[in-house]
Amino acid sequence: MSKEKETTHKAGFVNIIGRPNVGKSTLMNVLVGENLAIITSKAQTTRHRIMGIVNGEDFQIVYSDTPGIIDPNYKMQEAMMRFVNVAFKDADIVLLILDITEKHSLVEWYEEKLKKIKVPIIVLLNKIDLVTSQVVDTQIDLWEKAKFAPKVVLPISALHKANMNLVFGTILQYLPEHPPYYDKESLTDKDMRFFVSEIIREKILLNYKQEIPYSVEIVVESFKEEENITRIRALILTNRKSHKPILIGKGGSMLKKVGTQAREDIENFLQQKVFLELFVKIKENWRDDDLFLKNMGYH
Ligand SMILES: Nc1nc2c(ncn2[C@@H]2O[C@H](COP(=O)(O)OP(=O)(O)OP(=O)(O)O)[C@@H](O)[C@H]2O)c(=O)[nH]1
Ligand SMILES: [Mg+2]
Repeated sequence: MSKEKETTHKAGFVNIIGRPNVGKSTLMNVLVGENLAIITSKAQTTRHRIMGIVNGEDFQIVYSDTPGIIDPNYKMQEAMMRFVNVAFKDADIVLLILDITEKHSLVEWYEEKLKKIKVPIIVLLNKIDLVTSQVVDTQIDLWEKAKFAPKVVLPISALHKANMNLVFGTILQYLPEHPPYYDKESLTDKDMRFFVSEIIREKILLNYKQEIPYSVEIVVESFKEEENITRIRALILTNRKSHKPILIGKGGSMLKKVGTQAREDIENFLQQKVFLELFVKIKENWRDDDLFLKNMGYH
């Protein structure tokens, strides 16, 4: 009797970590093939851990995009760092992403941060479109020698989708044998309300200056799917009284702009017509309010 060849399935958690603004969310969106995470040129764009799942016949990769690693100043940032620490702990593979244009060497800093990590670490030197090949070679040499012994150091450009096949191939190589963790149809762990609030927050990051976007949290109050339209009502909460008139703008002009831009993106995301209502409210000290943070998903 001939023995049938057993088919194996690979699955695991691939966690993307790195300093703010290095391109973690850009990379995750490219790897997943969907715009799950919002991207801006501002640091601390990502506040939550967002999973993006890629399914193949014999594999399931569960990516996690995480907030940039910082030293926290208030409770919300502490919660953001807890997402990062959990991402260290439950990873099967760590993708450490660096901005190759960064002048200051972070090798020692990461050697300290990553010294307890036992799983394979893949170093990705991102934004190679901005430097010469000489810089790329020097940086590869430098990171290959890091004490945490990366399995491989790959130069990439997430923005220009350069070397993405190499990243994918390396991940598959180190992905453990395991049955799928999630339904093979699923794409993410987050719901529509989350993506709607993130799209609104992205427009706020893009349209307002300085600390305004950082004072803001979005609450989707209602989300009603009707036959031909989805009706959404969302609150923009700010922790400062003085920010409210700025957020609204003269005669409501700024809010209208944000609302229009957000609605267009939400319509694309949901593939449906959307009616979006936005309101600005003051909620002092929300960034240090435990109960509020918990309700908003910062555990
Ligand atoms: N030139 C260039 N820019 C890039 C590349 N990848 C990302 N960026 C830009 O870098 C900025 C930050 O990208 P994000 O993906 O939001 O970075 P992040 O690491 O998720 O940032 P946080 O969520 O704030 O920690 C954006 O303006 C991106 O367009 C790249 O390969 N080349
Ligand atoms: Mg991000």
